[in-house]
Amino acid sequence: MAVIRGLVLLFLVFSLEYAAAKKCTVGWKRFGAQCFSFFPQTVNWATAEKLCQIFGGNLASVRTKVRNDFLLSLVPRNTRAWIGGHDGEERQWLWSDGSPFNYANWCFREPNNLRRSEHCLEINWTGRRCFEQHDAFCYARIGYICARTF
Ligand SMILES: [Ca+2]
Repeated sequence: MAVIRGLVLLFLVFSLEYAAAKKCTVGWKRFGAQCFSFFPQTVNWATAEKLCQIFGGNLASVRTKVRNDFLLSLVPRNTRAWIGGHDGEERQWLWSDGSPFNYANWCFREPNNLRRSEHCLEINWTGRRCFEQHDAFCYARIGYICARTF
């Protein structure tokens, strides 16, 4: 009987730990297998990526329209935010988390690579009343969205 009780207890402890591990910490919202958070402090793209890495993550990547809409929902109105897209090599867009760049939701006439110098991807760009994706100067100081696994 004691053995069974012990086993039940062990099972409960592991279940609770499993459930806890699947939850995002306060301030982060779950989507799929990851937790996401918008940070309002304004920094350049590289600083934003480094700050996300401190949390064990990266700037958010976009793989689907549903995820794009989810990310937009995290950002306050009329607020720009970095996500993980960048093209160090012209027109070769990559995600900083290493996932393939198969989906984009560019604003009309973007990416336009203004002055041949826009190499970082922001979401919720308001410049043309467009709330989608825009290539921007990497040194611009705006908020950012981090993503990390549980
Ligand atoms: Ca642009």
